[in-house]
Amino acid sequence: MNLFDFFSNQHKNKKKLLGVLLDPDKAPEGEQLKTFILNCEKAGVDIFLAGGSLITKGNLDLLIQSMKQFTKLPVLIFPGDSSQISNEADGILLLSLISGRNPEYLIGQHVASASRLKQSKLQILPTGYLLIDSGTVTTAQYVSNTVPLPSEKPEIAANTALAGELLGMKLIYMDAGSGAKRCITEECIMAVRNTISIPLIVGGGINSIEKANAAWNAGADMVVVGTLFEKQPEAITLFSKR
Ligand code: 1GP
Repeated sequence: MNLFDFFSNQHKNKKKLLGVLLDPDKAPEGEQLKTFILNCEKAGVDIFLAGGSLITKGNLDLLIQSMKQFTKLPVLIFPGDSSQISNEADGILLLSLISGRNPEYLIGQHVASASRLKQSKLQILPTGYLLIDSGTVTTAQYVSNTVPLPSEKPEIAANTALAGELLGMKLIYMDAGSGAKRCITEECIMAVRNTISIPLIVGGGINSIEKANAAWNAGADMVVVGTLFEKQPEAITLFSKR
């Protein structure tokens, strides 16, 4: 499957996509991973993501290898840095942290990984990544050493996303950060949606179907959920009807 075409077509058809993020440090293993993945398929999950801002003990390669035993759905790497590249995945969100002003996450990590990416068979999806303030310091904010965009200033988010689109990025990912106490406001999502024409991914702190619906209705093409399912894997069933 061409992942870029997939996102573009689903965007044109206004489909509500659901992505499930597995963090190598926290993902279930063995039979529990199998059960969770099968339940995700039953609930109509579209894509799996794997990665994290900081991996301390997990192994990305092994996680994706295991996931691939149980599903034919695409697995996209959601990398925290240039070490998170695995040929086991189908593609990678090549994130440039355009909400921040840390050159390391705007271009530095990309230079470090460019030849490995070129040699890999991964589909590369250049993605403008916006961290939005969620009230507390998230791991992504701390590790990237960047200031998140103020959530009450949607026009800054909209202009940042537009700059990403004009620079040639194929997707925009708005993230409140993993486990965020406050997810991104509908107003902020709408401002970005009304400004860009490329597909929009929204994540961070989405821990209920109501919050996911709010993000979809505000204009997210894909909602990403991670922490909720790490804590309550059975909650995936609540997402079947959307
Ligand atoms: C984090 O958007 C993802 O980067 C998912 O966030 O873990 O809060 O669901 P949660």
